[in-house]
Amino acid sequence: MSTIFKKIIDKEIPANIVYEDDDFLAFYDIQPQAKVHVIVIPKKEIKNLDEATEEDVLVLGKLQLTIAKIARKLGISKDGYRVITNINENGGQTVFHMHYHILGGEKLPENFK
Ligand code: D5M
Repeated sequence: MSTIFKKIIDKEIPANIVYEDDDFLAFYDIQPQAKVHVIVIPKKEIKNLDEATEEDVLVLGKLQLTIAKIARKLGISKDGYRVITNINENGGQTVFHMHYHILGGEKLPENFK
């Protein structure tokens, strides 16, 4: 079944997109938990890190560099930011398409989702 993030990739539902290339898409989170809160996803449908395989090594590596690129574009790199991925129930994952939260734009609390 198609997730909400797949629908955003396919432009079936709108999102406030901050970055897009052939492999990745980034957009503002609709429930921001920091002054800057952006979701970064691979366009490839991977449920989460637990479901990623050796086949995904390149996409996972590029994803790290893309996150850093997006953070620089957002202007939050110098002051710093946090990157989070939630996995399955205990991790609090609610959308089952791999995604990384970029949180920044302010000093973040020590304890954070
Ligand atoms: O978090 C999933 C995150 O995805 C949560 O912070 C809300 C966000 N979300 C859900 N639907 C949308 C849409 N349509 N646009 C933007 N952001 C969205 P997790 O708990 O890591 O699964």
